[in-house]
Amino acid sequence: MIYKNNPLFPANFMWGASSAAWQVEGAVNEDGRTPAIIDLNSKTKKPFADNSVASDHYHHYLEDIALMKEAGFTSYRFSIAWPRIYPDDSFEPNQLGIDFYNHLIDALVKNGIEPIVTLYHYDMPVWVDEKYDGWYGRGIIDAFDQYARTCFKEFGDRVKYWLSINEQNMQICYGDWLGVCKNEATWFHDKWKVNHIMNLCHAKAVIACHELVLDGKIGPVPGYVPIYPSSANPEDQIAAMNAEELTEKVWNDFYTFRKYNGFIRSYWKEHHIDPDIQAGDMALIEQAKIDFFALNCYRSNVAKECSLTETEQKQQLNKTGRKGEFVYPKFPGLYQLTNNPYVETNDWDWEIDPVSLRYMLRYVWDHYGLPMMITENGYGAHEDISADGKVHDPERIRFLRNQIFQVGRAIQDGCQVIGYNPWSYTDLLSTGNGMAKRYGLVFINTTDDELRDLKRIPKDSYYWYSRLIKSNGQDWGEET
Ligand code: BGP
Repeated sequence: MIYKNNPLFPANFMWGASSAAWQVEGAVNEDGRTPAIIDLNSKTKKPFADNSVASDHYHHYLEDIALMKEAGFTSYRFSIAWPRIYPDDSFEPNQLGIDFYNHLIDALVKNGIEPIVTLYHYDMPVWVDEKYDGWYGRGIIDAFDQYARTCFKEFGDRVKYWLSINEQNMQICYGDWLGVCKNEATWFHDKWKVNHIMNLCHAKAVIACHELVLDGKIGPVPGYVPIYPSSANPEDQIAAMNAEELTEKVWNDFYTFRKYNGFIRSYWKEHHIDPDIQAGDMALIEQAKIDFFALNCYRSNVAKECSLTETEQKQQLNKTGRKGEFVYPKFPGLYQLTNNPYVETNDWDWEIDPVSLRYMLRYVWDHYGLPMMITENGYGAHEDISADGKVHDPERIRFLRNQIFQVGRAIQDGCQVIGYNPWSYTDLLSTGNGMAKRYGLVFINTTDDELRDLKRIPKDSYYWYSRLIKSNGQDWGEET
């Protein structure tokens, strides 16, 4: 279908898709890899599968890249598993781990696909956790710096787009869910110390990338959930601003301006929080000038005023995929979140809001003026193979069509967007719902209960997306 005013995408726009090592690779004990904290975390998410096999991309990467090529991908965003590169505290890099990523990167480059690489997508080696107390101890800063430098030296001749830490803001906001928080009782205070240490690791990676990678570019990957006020009540607008600060703006201001903004400094003072900023920290951070924003965006939220007389309520994610289980949080004096009557939701109560992408891109461009790429955006669903042997996913096609169209609108609005890499390329493990919540353009034949043959079956959305990207965003297909 040709829409009225079809948006135009720039000539070198990077069309691809996304993944993360722990969710896609499997082979957790192979070629010298040692356990990561997320391996242990994934075992706590029963009855869903853990990450020991996942999509077995480790053994199928050539086949996976061949399908990318066939679809017309010009980029692929994936992450490196730290414990494959540094499996123990001998600080000797593991050549077999390096070889795996060299082969992967070589195959991408050979097929004209730009690698976009995340350094950290939740797979901290267990040895780092044990030796340095994970993100709680400052020992991780040098260990991360060494790991990042090794990646830049080994892969930087072919990888020019680097991403530092995936969804640092979400790791802090949902510390328990993502395995970062070690003590729920003290997390309110601890999280800002942990966050500061993550900021130092991010800064080290940015500095090292610019030092070691010729023409290398690096950016952060915030998880972005645009927040609208629930009404024109000015107090609801302030509530939306508070929510924005405490879930994303504090981080995005920090990455761009390389200092903590006034809102968070005042919040820390009011709540007697000491983030443990030590001498020299801010001078280091000052040098870490990012080149772009990589943005993950799936949904939007609505905020309204929350008076001081309300009782605090923790957000409870829907962890089952049965609609209606999501519990909106309340933070008395700051904000509460509520439902949005204008948008639909998926089985996990995530808002389906294509306009949120245009809103986010406009917002980030207006505030920070840096190039942006979408590194995650997608539709999670329960799916299986149909009787005809194919996988039909019309809802995902509808989702992608509407969302990508809004990316185009944002480009028309004047935003500089350089790529779109939805989540996910193949089916892979969901953070908390194993294979039960599938996002892929390509189906992986396995389930949480039964390890099947892991066959790759391109879904209807794969073919739809392929036509769109081969036409550089002009062939939108027939609307169903
Ligand atoms: C993002 C993460 C991804 C991915 C995605 C979907 O926050 O960066 O790793 O998992 O969310 O989330 P979920 O798997 O919980 O549906």
